Amino acid sequence: MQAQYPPVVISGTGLYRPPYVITNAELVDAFNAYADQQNAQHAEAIASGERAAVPHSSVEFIEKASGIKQRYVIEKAGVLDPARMYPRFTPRGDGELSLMAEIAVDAARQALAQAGRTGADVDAVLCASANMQRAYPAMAVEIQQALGAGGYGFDMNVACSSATFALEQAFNAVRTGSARCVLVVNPEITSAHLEWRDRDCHFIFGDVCTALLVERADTAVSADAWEILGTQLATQFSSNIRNNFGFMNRAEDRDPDARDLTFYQEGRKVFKEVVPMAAAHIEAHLARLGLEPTQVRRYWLHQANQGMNQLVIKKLVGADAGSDVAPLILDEYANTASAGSIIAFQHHRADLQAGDTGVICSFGAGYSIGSVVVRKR
Ligand code: CO8
Repeated sequence: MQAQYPPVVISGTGLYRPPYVITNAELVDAFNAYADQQNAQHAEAIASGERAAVPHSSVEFIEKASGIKQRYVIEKAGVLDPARMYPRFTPRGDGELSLMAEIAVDAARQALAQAGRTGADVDAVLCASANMQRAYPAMAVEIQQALGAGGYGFDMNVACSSATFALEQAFNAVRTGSARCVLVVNPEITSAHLEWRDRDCHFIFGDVCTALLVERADTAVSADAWEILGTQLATQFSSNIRNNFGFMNRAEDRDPDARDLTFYQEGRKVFKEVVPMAAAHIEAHLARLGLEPTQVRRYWLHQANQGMNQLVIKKLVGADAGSDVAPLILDEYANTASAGSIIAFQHHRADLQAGDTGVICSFGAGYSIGSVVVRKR
């Protein structure tokens, strides 16, 4: 006999949006200045065929290939300095709140306020992100302390699917009774682990942090509660999106001039392989819950590429579905790794009515796909 679990809701969400915008035009100007500098510096090697010239980037390409128009970043001047092309962060002492924890606390406080809760109500914190600022102590434990939360906290990383995978952990912890109120935070400081000098990927990411509060429906006091009807996670190994940066690097005696080991991908392969996987995953999850894709009022999809989302939706509900069915936020935020589908949920749920069903779905490195089916209470 299947166990009967109490209903569980997402009772609040929060969003930390960094203070600086980088438009595509600004980004391309900085990249092209860097390319010109490199090409001037290596003119002889380029002329002799020993080295390839760095080609220019273009706003038209970025917008056509991805749909991204701008991104938010925590620090802008360092990224746009052609001699640097990394954000410039001031190191903090061990006694100070770390940057990742700071943006997570900001988003978390908004989620708590929306849910009518305080930090003291939280008894589990999951910090789920594509990259952690450090290995330990866990970011989640620092965030737990900063919020005055009890219970336990841990970090988890499933790249772009970190938030949906964490939602399943939160859902299970609450419905089985191992926690009463779980905070999920997704601080994504992508600007610090993006190779801004690589034309193929320099436009893809933006910084942000999202937060979600998960608790039992019968004790929730939120006026905007979303019952979790079910979660479904899937992974399938692929090397098409990788970040090989890690503690082993310094022991590997690599070429110091080789490309940065952080994010790189075979974007076109990812596009082709992930679209059918994501559509089939969502369809199977909905079927398990006795639902047809056309019965879903809104899809809050992972925000990596406009064309990918259009194809996923076309496979699910037909050609005519527009932004009302699957809203895009990547034009404004770019790809924010695990936070993308949660930002879409944050900005595009207020118009739904009680009883409306929606799907939060992420897809990305691993490959990993996570879907969470919710219904407005
Ligand atoms: N400007 C001008 N031309 C360019 C540029 C540029 N910036 N970049 C590439 N080109 C050129 C290429 O050189 C190529 O030229 P040619 O045809 O002569 O060889 C041409 O444009 C076409 O290049 P692509 O085939 O690469 O272009 P696509 O049409 O495939 O578009 C995209 C590239 C936008 C990257 C697209 O493939 C895409 O979005 N794919 C899906 C990717 C995806 O979803 N990835 C998930 C990543 S996120 C994740 O899961 C983990 C993230 C962890 C966080 C990391 C934070 C840093």
